[in-house]
Amino acid sequence: MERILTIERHILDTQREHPLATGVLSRLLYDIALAAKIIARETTRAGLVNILGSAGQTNVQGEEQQKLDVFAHRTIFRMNDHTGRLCLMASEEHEDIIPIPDKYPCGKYVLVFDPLDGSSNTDVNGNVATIFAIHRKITPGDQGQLDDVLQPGRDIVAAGYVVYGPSTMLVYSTGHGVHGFTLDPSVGEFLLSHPDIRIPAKPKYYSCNQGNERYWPAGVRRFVEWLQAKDDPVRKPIDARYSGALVADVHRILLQGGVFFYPGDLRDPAKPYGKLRLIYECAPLAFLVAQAGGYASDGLGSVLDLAPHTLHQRIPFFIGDRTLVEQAERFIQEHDGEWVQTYSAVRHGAPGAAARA
Ligand code: AHM
Ligand code: MG
Repeated sequence: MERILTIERHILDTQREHPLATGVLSRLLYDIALAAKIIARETTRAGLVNILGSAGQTNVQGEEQQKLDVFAHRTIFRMNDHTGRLCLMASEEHEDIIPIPDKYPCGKYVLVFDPLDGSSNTDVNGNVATIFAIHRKITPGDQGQLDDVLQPGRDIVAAGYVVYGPSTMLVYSTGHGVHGFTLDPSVGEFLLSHPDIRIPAKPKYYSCNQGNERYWPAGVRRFVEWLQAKDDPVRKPIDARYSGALVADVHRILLQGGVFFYPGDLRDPAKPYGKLRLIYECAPLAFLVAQAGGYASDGLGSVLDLAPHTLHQRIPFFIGDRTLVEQAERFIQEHDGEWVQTYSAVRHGAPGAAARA
């Protein structure tokens, strides 16, 4: 029989391979796994809200029900605010950076997270997910500052996601490969189910919201035609899948190969950057996919090299199989001069470029 390995054991084993590690990062990762179990418990009850009370209402026990994304945000915050491991947090659910309360000690790491990505999927019992990344504190002093959050993905220390689906899965990397764990609800443990994930060499799916195709720059439209092998009867087209939850789609790409993209467009020339957020959505996934042998780009270059200029900055996002993502970059270079020029002007932080839409 295969060895059964819990996430706690896996984190500790990885730590042992690095004699200089102090264990702080290991304990931080374990706290995130614990928060994920609490969020998983709540997401599986989401279909019962009409019976047990919806957000803002009072349930049968007289407790106020919370929206799931607010619940997920608070769970992660409360699990990490007092441990002395973090100096700062930032979340999609919070406009500003989140300091550690004065009464608790500060630590040397920074946690950024999207507590419940794709939360509109809960209405249809679809997948939702938590995304996170950990950075080292780089500013002087005890308390963290905005600059600690505005670090490029290249400097991420650890990142991961938890996808709440038919099973709950946690996938993480500390820069030594990507490892996936499945929650066994009967014992409440994440067990190693997908060691050392590598993106399969043969791409199986492309994943995008094709309903927006008419708004896309010509190069992105050309890319989809190429994926569909429209002008090449010999090459086999790639199948399409889209769930409306970024992590579910990227998870499929990680396990089965292919490409996910949410491009920019010129519907509003002041916002050529698309929908997804750099710091807590794109960069952590770019870090993971790079560890699994893939590549992520904003259409012009590596997402991991982008130094964020605002907390909720959005970018165009292409992620997955390196060959496919580079093909998208080539089509964009070839066909989308106007878009490239407009996006390049805001890519590194023109004033007001990434205001929260
Ligand atoms: P959210 O952070 O508000 O949940 O939005 C992010 C989600 C992603 O999970 C998903 O890939 C995308 O939005 C779907 O957007 P669209 O409905 O435009 O296709
Ligand atoms: Mg999100």
